[in-house]
Amino acid sequence: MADHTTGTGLMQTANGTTTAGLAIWRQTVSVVPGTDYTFSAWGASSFSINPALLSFRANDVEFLTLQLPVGVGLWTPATTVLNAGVNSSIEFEIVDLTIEGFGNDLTLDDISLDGLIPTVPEPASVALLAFFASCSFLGRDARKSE
Ligand SMILES: [Ca+2]
Repeated sequence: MADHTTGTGLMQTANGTTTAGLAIWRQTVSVVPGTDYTFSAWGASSFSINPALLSFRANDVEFLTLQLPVGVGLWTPATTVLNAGVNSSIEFEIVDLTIEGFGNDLTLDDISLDGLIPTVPEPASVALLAFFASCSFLGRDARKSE
């Protein structure tokens, strides 16, 4: 099975657990409080029996689920916008809700968190344009990826 990024790169394959609540992947990232971020990840089944149901969690709160398909190697996206709220860091976790020892094999790739660039319809001055150019740079700089 080829990875999602380039077809020849790295990915993470996991043998789903029979113990509920264990994280397949976990990472804590710094965020700016009150800022919107786009979280995205790709998942695929590595075996056709008992495909994984993935739970994406931020500071222990589920914000997204992804049911992987039965077909092997079919990369499936999971993406949503979430706000940092009062947090200056967020611990992200991916947990497999399919509690099965037979099958339940999955692969993850391209997990990312991107800061959103603020947009307004008609910038009124050069100063405003410069402000948004700066935000664009910060948005790229804030990218976290695996
Ligand atoms: Ca990859």
